[in-house]
Amino acid sequence: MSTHDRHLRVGMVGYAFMGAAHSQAWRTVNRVYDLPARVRMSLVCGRDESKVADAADRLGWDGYTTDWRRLVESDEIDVVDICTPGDSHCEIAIAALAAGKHVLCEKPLANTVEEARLMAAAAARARADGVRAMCGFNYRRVPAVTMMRQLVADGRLGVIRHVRAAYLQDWIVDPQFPLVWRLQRDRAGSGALGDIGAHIIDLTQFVTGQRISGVSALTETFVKERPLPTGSSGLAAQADGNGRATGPVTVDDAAVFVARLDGGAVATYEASRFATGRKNALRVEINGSLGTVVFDLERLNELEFYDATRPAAEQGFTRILVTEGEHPYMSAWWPPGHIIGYEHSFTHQMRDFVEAVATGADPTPSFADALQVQLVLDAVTRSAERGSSWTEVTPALA
Ligand code: SOE
Repeated sequence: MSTHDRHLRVGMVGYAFMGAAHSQAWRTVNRVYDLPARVRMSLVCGRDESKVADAADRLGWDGYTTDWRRLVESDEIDVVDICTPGDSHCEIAIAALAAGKHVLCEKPLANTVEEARLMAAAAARARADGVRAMCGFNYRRVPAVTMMRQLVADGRLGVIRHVRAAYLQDWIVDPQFPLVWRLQRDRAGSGALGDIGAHIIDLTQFVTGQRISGVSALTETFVKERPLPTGSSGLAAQADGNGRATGPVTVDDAAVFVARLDGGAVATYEASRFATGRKNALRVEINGSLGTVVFDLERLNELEFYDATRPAAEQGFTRILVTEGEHPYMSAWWPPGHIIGYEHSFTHQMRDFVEAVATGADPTPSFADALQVQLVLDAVTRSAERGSSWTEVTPALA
C-alpha cells in the first residue's frame, strides 16, 4: 500500500462557525498539500437531526449522527475533531482518546484548569499507544506568524524585551445583542479572555519561545444583563423581539493584563469585545535588542520588520509581503504574490496535524501546551478577582 492509500477517517463534533472552518480545511488539505495520508470526511455530529443532516450535505461530510458517543466509538473513525462549545470538550476528548482516536480540539482546550489537566493526562496516556492529540490554535499557522517565530528563533530580534498584544472585536457593543453561549460561563468558561485572549497568549508564547510566568490583570463586564436569544445561539443570534426576557452575562467582556515572560520580556495583553470598530483585530508587536516585528491579522499577508543591524541611513520598518514560496506553507498555494486569508490557517493546521498523525510525530500545540494557556487564563482570572494583585502562573506539573 502506498502512503497515499492510507486514509484518516475524520468525525467532527459541532458544525457551526468553527465546524464550517474546519470542514473547509479538511476538504482542501489534500488538494493543496502532498501528505502521507488522505482525509476522509466521514461523519459529522450535532444534536438536531435536520440541522446536522443539512450541515453534512452543505459542508461535505459523508454521513451524520446525533450521538457523539457513537461517533467516538465507531470503528470507522480514526480522528475526532471537536468544534463544540468548551463545556463538552473534556468529556468528548477523553472518551475519544480512550477509544484510541486521534483528537483535534478547538481552543481554549477546556473551561477550567481541572478539565484541561484531565485532558492533558488522557493525551499523555494515549500517546503511549500511538494516539495523538492537538489543540486548534489556528493563528500559529498564518504564514506571517510562523515567519515571525523563525525570525525570533534565528536571533534576528536579539534579546526580546517587550511583547505587546491585543485582540479586539466589537460584536457585543450593542446592549441588545443577545445572551449567546459565548456570554455564559457554564458554556464558555470565560468571555473575551478565553475566546480571543487565549489566541494572543498562545501566539506570543509560540513566537517568542517564552512562557508567561506571572500576571496582574483586570477584567470587566460592561453589560451585565442581556436579552435571551431566539433561534441561533451563535455569533449570528438575534435578540428576542419583545425585549423583556433577559438573563445575566456571567463572563468578562474585556480582559487587560500585564505579564512577565520567563525569558525576561515584559508584556501587555488586551482582549475585548467592546472595541468599537475593531471587528477581528489581532495585533502583536515584539521589540528585541536588534529589531522589532509586527503582525496585524487585518493585513495577514504582511509582516513589518525593523532591522536595527542595518546601516543607520537605511533603517526603518520594512513591509515584507509573506506570499512567496520561501515563506512558511506558501509554496503549495498560488504563484508568487498571491495572497491568502483566514481560512488558510485552518488548512495549514490540518496539514501539520495529518502529517504528525501519519508519521507518528507529536503535533503542536499539544494538550500539555494548551493546558499551560489554560493556567495563564486562570492566573488572569484570579488576579482580577483579587484587585489585580500579582499572580504567578501555576506550573503545569504542580
Ligand atoms: C469569536 O470571538 C471568534 O470566532 C473566536 O471564537 C475565534 O477563535 C476567533 O478566531 C475569531 O473570533
